[in-house]
Amino acid sequence: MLGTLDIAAANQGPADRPQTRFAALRSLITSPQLSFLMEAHNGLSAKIAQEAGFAGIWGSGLTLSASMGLRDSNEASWTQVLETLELMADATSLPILLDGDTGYGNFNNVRRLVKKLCDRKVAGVCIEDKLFPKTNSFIGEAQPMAEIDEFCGRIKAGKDSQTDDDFVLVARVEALICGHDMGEALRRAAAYHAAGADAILIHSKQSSAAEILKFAQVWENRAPLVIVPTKYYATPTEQFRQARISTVIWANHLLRGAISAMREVARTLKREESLVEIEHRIAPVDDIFRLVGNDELEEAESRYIPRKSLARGIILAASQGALGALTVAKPKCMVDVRGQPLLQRLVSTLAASGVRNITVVRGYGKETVKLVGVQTVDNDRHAETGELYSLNCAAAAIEGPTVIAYGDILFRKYILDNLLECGADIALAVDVSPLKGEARRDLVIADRPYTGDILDDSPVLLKQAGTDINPGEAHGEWMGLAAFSARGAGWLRDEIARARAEGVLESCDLPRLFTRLAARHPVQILYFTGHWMDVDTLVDLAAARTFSGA
Ligand code: SPV
Ligand code: MG
Repeated sequence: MLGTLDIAAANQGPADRPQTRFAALRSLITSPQLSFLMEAHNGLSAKIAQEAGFAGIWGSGLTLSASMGLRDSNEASWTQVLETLELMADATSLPILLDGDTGYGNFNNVRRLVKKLCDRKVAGVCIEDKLFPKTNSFIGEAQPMAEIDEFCGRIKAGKDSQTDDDFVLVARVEALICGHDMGEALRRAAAYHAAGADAILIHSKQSSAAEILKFAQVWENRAPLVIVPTKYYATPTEQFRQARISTVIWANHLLRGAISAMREVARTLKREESLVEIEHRIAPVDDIFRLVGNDELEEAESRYIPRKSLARGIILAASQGALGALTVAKPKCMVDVRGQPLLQRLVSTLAASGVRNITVVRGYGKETVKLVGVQTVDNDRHAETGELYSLNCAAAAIEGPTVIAYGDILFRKYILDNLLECGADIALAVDVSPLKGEARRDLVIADRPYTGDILDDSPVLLKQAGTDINPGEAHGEWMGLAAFSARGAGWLRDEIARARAEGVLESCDLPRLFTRLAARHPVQILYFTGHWMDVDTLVDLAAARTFSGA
C-alpha cells in the first residue's frame, strides 16, 4: 500500500478524470505544501468550511458529539457519527478526514468502519492509540494507551479494508498527551508507519509547540505529519511550514464560534424581548436559503414540475345568469350539471391542470356558492358593477402565475394546458369556430387570423377584444379563460390600478381590460376549434349536461 511522500504524483489520474475525494485528501496530506483541514460537525458547517475556501474537512469527534449534546466519550454511536458524516459529504464536495477516535473497538470494528466510510465517500480516517471508550485528549492525565502491536493490528485491518486505493488512514500518537516521553512517541509513530499508516498525527496539549517541533525534527519527514494546534494556538504558522508539517487541523473552531454567537443571540433576545437589536447582526434568512442551495431546487422545479402546477385560479362567478327558474335561488354557476354544480366541474378541470389555489368571486346568491377547497371573496355590488370590479375583489389572489376564468364555462383540459405551457405572459383562449346564433359578446381581433397551419407556431397577438367588434371582422371569440405568468399578473395589477385611477373600475369588462393590456404589452392568443362552451341559455345547459371535459 502506498504510504510515502511521493504518492501525490503517483495518484494523478488522466487529465480528463475529475479527482476523487479520496485522491484529493491524499494529495492534501502528501503534498509538500502545508495544508489545512477545517473542523465541521454537520452539513451546514461543512458548507461554511467549503465556502471559506478550505480544501478539506476534519470531522471532529469532539464537535460531532458536542453538537449532538453528547460528551466526547463515544456516547454517540459510530453509526450516528456515520450518518452525520454522510450529510456532510452530501453537503460539500470536499474530502473529509474523520476523527475515528480509537476505531470504536478492536481491529474488527475498524474494518467495518473503513468499509462504510469508503461507501459514503468519506476520504479518510484518523484513529488514535487509546482504548474504547476514549476520553478527549484535553481531559485528565495519564490516559491508558493501547499496546503498540494491538494498535498496529487496527491500522493493518483498516488499510486492508479500504475499497478505494486513495483512502487515507492517519495514525494518531497520544504518547505525549498521556505523559510518555518523546522516545515512546517516536517508537509508536515508526511502528504505525510500518503497519501501513499513510500519515502520523502527533498530538500535544502543551501551550507551546516545542515538543511538536522537536518530534518533527527527529521524525525527518518519514511520513506526513499532521498536527492539532488547539493548545499551542499562538505558534506562528510559519514555524509549522519550516518544520515540514504536512497538515494543520483547526479542530473545533467552527463549533466554538457558533457557541459564542448562539449564546450572544439567545441572551440578547432573552433580555430585550425584541428582534431589533439582533436582526442586523445575524445571517439573513436568505443566507440560509443560499447556503442550502434553494436556487438549485427552484431550477430543478422548473425542469421537473409542469409550469401549470404553479398557477393560482380566479373564477368570476358573481352574476345571476338567466336560466329561468333555475337561477332564482342560486346563481348559474351553481346550477346542476350531471350531479355537480357547474362551478364544481370548472374547479375540477382547473385542478386537473394543476391550478389548485382557487378563489371564487361570489355575488348573486352568494350563500349558495359553497365548494370544498376553494376560497371565496364577495362582490356585494355585483348588480351594479362589471367584471373588472369583481376581479378586483380577488386582487390579493393575483400573485404569481394566475388563471382567470368565467364561472359559467366548461372546456377540455388541453385548452388550459396549452395556455399554461405556451410561455406567454398573457394568453387568451380564443375559439375560431363559426359563430352560432346571435353575435357573441367577447369577440376578438388579432394581428392575424387562424390559418390551421400546425407548423406555424409564431405568436398571434391581440389587437382588440369586446362588444364593439363587428362579427364580420372578428377572428374568434374569447372563451372566458386567460392565463398570466408572474410578470403578466404584475401587468394585470398595474392595469387594474390604472382603471381605478381613471374611474372605470366599476364599468370595465374583461375584454376591454385585455384591449387595454394589449396596448402596453403582448397579449397572446391561442386559437382553438371548439371543445368548450359557456352556459348562457337553457339550450347551453342541456349541451353542458353532455359535455366531456377530458
Ligand atoms: C477532536 O477534534 O475531536 C480531536 C482533537 O480529537 S482534540 O479535541 O484536540 O483531541
Ligand atoms: Mg477527537
